[in-house]
Amino acid sequence: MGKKSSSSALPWRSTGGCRYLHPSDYRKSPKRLPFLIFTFIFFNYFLWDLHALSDAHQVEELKCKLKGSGLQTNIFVIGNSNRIEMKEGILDDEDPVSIERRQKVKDAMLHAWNSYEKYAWGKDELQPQTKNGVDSFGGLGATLVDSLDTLFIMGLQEQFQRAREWVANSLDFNKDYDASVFETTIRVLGGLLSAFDLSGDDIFLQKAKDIADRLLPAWNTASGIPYNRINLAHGDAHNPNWSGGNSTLAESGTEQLEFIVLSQRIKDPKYQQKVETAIKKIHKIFPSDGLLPIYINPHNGTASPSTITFGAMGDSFYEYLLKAWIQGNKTEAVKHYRDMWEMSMRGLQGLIRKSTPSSFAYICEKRGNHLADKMDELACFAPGMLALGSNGYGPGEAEKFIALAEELAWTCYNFYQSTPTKLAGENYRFPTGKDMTVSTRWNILRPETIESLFYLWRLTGNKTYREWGWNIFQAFERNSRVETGYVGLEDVNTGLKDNMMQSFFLAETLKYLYLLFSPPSVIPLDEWVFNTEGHPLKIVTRSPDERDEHLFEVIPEKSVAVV
Ligand code: DMJ
Repeated sequence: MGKKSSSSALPWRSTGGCRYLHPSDYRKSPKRLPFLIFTFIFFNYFLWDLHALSDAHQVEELKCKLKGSGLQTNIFVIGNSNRIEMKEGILDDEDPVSIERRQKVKDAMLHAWNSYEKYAWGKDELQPQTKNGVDSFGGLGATLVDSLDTLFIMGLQEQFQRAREWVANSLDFNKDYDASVFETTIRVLGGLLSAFDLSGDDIFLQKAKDIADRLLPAWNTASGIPYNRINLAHGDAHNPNWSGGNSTLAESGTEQLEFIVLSQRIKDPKYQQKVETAIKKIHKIFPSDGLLPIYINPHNGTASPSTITFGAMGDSFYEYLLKAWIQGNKTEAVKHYRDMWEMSMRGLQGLIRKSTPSSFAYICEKRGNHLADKMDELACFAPGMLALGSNGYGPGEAEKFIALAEELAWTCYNFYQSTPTKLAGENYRFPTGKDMTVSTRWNILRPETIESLFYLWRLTGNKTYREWGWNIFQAFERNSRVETGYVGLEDVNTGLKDNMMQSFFLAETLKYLYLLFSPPSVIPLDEWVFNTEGHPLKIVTRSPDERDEHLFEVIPEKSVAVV
């Protein structure tokens, strides 16, 4: 037997069925070519169909599993009374991976909530390591109230009912305590209003009115800019010493959504008037780049020299300019909010710099004329805000804003990925040649990056954002989950744990994660607007006469002094 030539050893040179794969065969008999094409298409269709069938099978299997475990995911329907009702079930077109991930997030919420119920019921926050509650907000049941809507959205009805009974029977605001106007508004007032909008249960509205009435005297200043602290029992308001008597920008401009909702729901304009007078005052000193320093003098309404930032003490002021416009259904009555926001976004673009060598985009802080290369994780709400606001621009401009949002989200995601625990520190520096280094190393379970991933997923449909969110969730599970709840880290490099389960972990972090793995029809963005603590509020169109035409004059072309 002679030795085979090396080429004849190749399968497509053999004389069996495989010879049909060799091009020379078709040169000899071209009639066979259509047959090959047909076979190829049929085979691919068959494979695709098999794949689809197995996906459908997995969904069915998962549905059965969820039914068996009693941990069904819920969907919403509008009931007869025009209120939202929870119905158990799974939407048909969902992919099994997202259903499973959503379930894992719901399990995490149950773990956090059960720990709170067991060790800190009715207290503001749980300290998981020492298994006790603490009243860090004056004893207003902050975690309980902050969790109401998350429980509702996740379909945790028994837990929601128990919390509702506590609100009805034990929530007492008559506290001789100097409360933060901002924190009490976004967590307690926002939480109650959202629970009302979702459930239609009047008890939440009654309690919302009670706390808003106690906060309202904080706006009785010469300028209409609110003091940041108020005694809930006596109504005495003041600013803390550390701010030199100033109010902070975020604390003065982040109550609009909640107070406007309250005015709309109980048909009393006085709450809305107070918070809009503060915006009117801020409008008067608004510089052409739309960027204000973090300290405002409540006596004369001027800006005090201080840092400009999208991080701590600045952040949600910019967020609420956009969201008040969305809340007002983007009508003429709220156009001034949008105009102010667009000016601020021009200012924001001037603060963007790129790291070396990897070109991560980041938002600088501004002190006087100097740009500082520091960015808080808190500023990671900005990608979500930019994406949300992009649709008010024309086509070319909108894409630019989405692109910037995506670049910033990539940076924020890398705040997490760049540490050994894969959890982000509190803030970052961007030294030349080193991209990013973590500066303040604690992580307190903050939500901002996940919030932005949620908006980007909803608004671009890019599934990558779901993957990033999942990776961050797993890092929380690895580092922050303890037997008695979830804790923050004192150091994201070593993984050393702290002893606090922040209420926003339940209000925001877990809610945005759950929504990231839910279909867009759960709390749709054209019907709801989220307050800065992650509480969805129903959008109700404002009538034109709700805007006082004289409140907003043309903005003067001037800048504000900063250090
Ligand atoms: C929350 O209370 C709110 O998101 C607020 O706007 C900023 N800080 C925390 C979460 O980090």
